[in-house]
Amino acid sequence: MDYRPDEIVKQTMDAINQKIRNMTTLNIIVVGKSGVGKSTLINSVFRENLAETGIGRPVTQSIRRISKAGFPLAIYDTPGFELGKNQQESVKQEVMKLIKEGLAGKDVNKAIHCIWYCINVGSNRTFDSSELAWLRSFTEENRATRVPVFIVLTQGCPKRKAEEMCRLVEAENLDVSKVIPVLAQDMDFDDEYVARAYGLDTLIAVMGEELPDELQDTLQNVQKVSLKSKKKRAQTAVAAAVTAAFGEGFAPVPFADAAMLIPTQITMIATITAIFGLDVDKSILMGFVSSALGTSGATVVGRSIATNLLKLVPGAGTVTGGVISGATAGLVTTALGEAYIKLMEQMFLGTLRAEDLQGEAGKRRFLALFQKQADKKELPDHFQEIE
Ligand SMILES: Nc1nc2c(ncn2[C@@H]2O[C@H](COP(=O)(O)OP(=O)(O)OP(=O)(O)O)[C@@H](O)[C@H]2O)c(=O)[nH]1
Ligand SMILES: [Mg+2]
Repeated sequence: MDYRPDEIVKQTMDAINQKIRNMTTLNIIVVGKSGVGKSTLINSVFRENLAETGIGRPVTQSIRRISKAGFPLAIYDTPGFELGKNQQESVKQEVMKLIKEGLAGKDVNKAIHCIWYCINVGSNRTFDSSELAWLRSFTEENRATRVPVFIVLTQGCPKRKAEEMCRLVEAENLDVSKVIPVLAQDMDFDDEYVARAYGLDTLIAVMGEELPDELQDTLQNVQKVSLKSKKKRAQTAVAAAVTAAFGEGFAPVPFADAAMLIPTQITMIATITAIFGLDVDKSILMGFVSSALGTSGATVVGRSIATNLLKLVPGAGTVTGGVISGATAGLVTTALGEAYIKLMEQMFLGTLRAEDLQGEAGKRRFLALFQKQADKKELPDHFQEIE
């Protein structure tokens, strides 16, 4: 089981594509009157401008489904919700129908996973009685189906007004998961005052608490507003990979067979990439692999993989008996995972340019990522991590 770095890169690319292809689709129904800011919210939270991709496909009389090929998210929009009682009643019935069909179908990709009920803070003095009635009756009907409902208070500025509205809605004791005030986009009043966007990271965090495990990677993949949530999920993926593969009872691996650690590490890197939802190309992966393995081009055999990986983790590098214990394999894998998360973080923040990863400077940068994880030593200024 020897490898060439370009083969590892190819397998990693394949694993990334497969992971993304196999992601469960997250299905969200968005309810709210015209102009409250549903489209703005959707386009601000997710990586793809779904709400601009046209009118979508009608799935019922008053609901349309918006999605994009290769993107594991579907939004069910409810245009015309403001058109009065009859329309609102049919939206309610059609939402319940979709929920029930989803449950009956037993296909998680088709099930409805949550509802965003949007209320505009800006245009409301109080909580509209017809909306309150709708929510009461809907949550009553949803008691058996238990789809999480999030009340999103849109255009939540001034913040004080949003908080007041939040208390008003909470006081109604509706059977909903959470009331979340947000401002999806900065709001410009005049040159002197700009209200800054807020709350979208909270929306992702509370959704993360309610959604089942099989949707957690998807949620992080599609959202673009919370680096913290992505990192947290990616760290869970590292821990899971390490526990599954190198946990207790893992038989020590002879140095010569250290290549057998690589498939687990490839899967882990693919999962982290999917969680970040970034386009990672071959050159980035090649830089990562060759700095981890200290080689490029030549075939790497188990023994060189072992010695080079161990170098990444100074504390773990006591080479005794020609074997790597489960604990050491776990440490090395954790260091790889954490370094890769750091790389993804810098790409997400845009503080890493493609040319930063090339040549000698690139190699040093990659090594710094590992070393930083390995021993948290001081690094030269230009390697300082961005918090
Ligand atoms: N600055 C700012 N403007 C917002 C925000 N949310 C909505 N708006 C504005 O409010 C208007 C209506 O927002 P939309 O997102 O189109 O509302 P909608 O709910 O999709 O409306 P319909 O598609 O007609 O049902 C637009 O002019 C948006 O620019 C926000 O968070 N910040
Ligand atoms: Mg819209």
